Amino acid sequence: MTTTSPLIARIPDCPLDIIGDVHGEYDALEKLLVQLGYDREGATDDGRRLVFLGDLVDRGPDSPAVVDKVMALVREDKAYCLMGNHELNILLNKPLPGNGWFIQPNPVEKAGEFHSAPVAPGRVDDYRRFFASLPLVLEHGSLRLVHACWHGPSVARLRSDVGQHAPVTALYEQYEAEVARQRNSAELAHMVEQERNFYAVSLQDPDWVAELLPAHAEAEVIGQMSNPIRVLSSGAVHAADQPFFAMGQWRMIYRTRWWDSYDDDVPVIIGHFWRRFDDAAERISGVFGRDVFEGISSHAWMGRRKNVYCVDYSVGQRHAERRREPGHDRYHGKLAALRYPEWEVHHDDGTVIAVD
Ligand SMILES: [Mn+2]
Repeated sequence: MTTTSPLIARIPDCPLDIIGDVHGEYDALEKLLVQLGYDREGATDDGRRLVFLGDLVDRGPDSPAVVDKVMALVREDKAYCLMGNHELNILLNKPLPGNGWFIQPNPVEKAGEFHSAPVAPGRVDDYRRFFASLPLVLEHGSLRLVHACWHGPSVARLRSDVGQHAPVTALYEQYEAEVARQRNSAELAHMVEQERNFYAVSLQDPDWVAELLPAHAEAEVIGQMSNPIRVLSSGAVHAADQPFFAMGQWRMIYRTRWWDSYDDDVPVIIGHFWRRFDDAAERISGVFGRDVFEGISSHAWMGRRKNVYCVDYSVGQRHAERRREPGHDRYHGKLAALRYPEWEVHHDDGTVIAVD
């Protein structure tokens, strides 16, 4: 089996419905497609195409149904789909909370936290092949589409390294080797060691009164920023002002509001970040350090040139909402599509809101 991947793909300059992270929420996807006017085969009568921004899977109740649906749409040329960090992690065989439907054994997924249909044993290879075929970047005539971050230097590096047929996992490992070389450079490794000896504390101890450790922070920044595949699929980072405790350890980096320094003319559409539907919408998971949407209203363009838009309205927290309040069906997290060129956001609950 050869898995090939045109990691940077060009698509026609056509009208689009751009759908944010689905995270296994199959019912929400079906509802949204009906509201957008697609028939059961995923066709419309106006030549419009669907784009999925990645993170089709994990956490929600039926990742296999979502993959089957989107894979069929892509193969019939009715949709394009990007790779998100969740598809990437599956390709890299990384067990993470929420991907136990595919990756087994999964020692980090807590029993009872997620309830998902498992992948059928006979489908494992087909899903892997599909994930490996997904691009990290889509270039449309008028838009740029990427899962988490448009970072010019990372896109350029990927473009020069990719050839047209490099498997994404091989390229990822190549970048990780470079990350390891930089982190193990004599000077940085020495400073990290000094910080560790001086403080003699555990980064896993929540009671430690944390200080920012600059060399630790720099090593973390290198871990993300020197791997273009990580930057595009899970975002840019920078050293924090204050460390914070999340997911079991002290963190020294913040996610970067990269759109505040994006200066190109071409609008960029992303998913990945957990946006709220309105001020009343609660966010019950997915908060990691600072809120990157602070000061940005719920359906506004983002960034210095107001030409970046995030279409992820946190449907990925529904599993947690269900656990907290069984039986309810009015969710804070929603699945959304951005309609281009109309610039309307359609939510799975039927709400349509103009981008402002
Ligand atoms: Mn993501």
